[in-house]
Amino acid sequence: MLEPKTTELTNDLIEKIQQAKQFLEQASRVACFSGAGLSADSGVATFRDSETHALWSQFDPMELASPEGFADNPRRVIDWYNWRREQLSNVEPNPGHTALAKQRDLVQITQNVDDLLERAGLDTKRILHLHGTITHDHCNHCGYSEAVELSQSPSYRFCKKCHQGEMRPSVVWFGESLPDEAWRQADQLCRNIDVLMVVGTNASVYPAAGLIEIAKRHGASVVIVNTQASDASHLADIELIGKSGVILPSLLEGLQLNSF
Ligand code: BV8
Repeated sequence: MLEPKTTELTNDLIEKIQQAKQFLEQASRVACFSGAGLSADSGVATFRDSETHALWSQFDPMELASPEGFADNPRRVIDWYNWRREQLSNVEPNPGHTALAKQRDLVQITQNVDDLLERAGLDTKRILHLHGTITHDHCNHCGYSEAVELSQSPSYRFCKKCHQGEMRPSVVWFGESLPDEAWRQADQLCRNIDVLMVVGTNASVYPAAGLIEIAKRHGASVVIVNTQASDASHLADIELIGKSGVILPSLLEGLQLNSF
């Protein structure tokens, strides 16, 4: 596991973390909204990051993360997701996931399709995967769903149940709507919280990113954790610039946060 160096906790950052801690201590209802940056410290590639080999800088999202791309070349899409699954099978949750997983009553609204929060021990009932999950495939005809072995995921195949549809990753592609129940719960929650933690997201993909504006509009304070400015920076009451794997353990230590 890539252990981020805690030496990155400068005095200035420690002071801002203390300020953010006060927001959280005074809040009765908190939620966490996360993106690819939360898993970056585990070694999982982000999508748009300027510093690393972000996925969209190497691949075309419309070719690989859209229904049109799958229709055009399903084997290429399945091979790309299986490459990501193989990567995911070789990494572990980082201290950021572990710090969040200790918050048993904190709801995690995540854009991430990985299972690192689950592997960090968080109850699946507390996790809303707005963009689906890479751990499952489902049939694009009858909806039959099955978990895949991340280290040896199956190549392009037809559905073994209906024999008509193709099996595809259970993630939300561009142009596809988000899972109704996950979206409904996330939207409802963001209208009724005192603080929204926004961790490791560029906040550039909608409608998910719109949750930050919804929370703000309904009176929530916004605490951002990111290694750089993002499309949500203007909404931040406090912006903690640094790695979530370093900041979250310090920020959440001694706190028991609640979403209800
Ligand atoms: C919808 C698939 C309509 C899963 C993803 C044209 C055609 C169709 C739609 C659109 C269009 N134009 C605009 C749209 C809307 C579109 C959209 O928002 N596009 C954007 C790009 C402009 N949205 C959609 O298509 C959505 N559906 O609109 O449907 C509709 C409506 C009704 C009925 C039917 C249909 C669906 C969006 C979901 C797309 N799926 N991926 C997969 O393969 O993984 S997108 C992808 O972006 C991932 O899901 C990801 O979760 C999401 C958000 O990215 P981030 O998580 O923010 O990651 P990113 O790399 O961008 O940023 C990382 C951040 O972390 C950075 O800020 C970095 O600084 C920070 N960081 C890095 N390291 C660290 C760190 N922070 C802390 N610590 C660190 N160590």
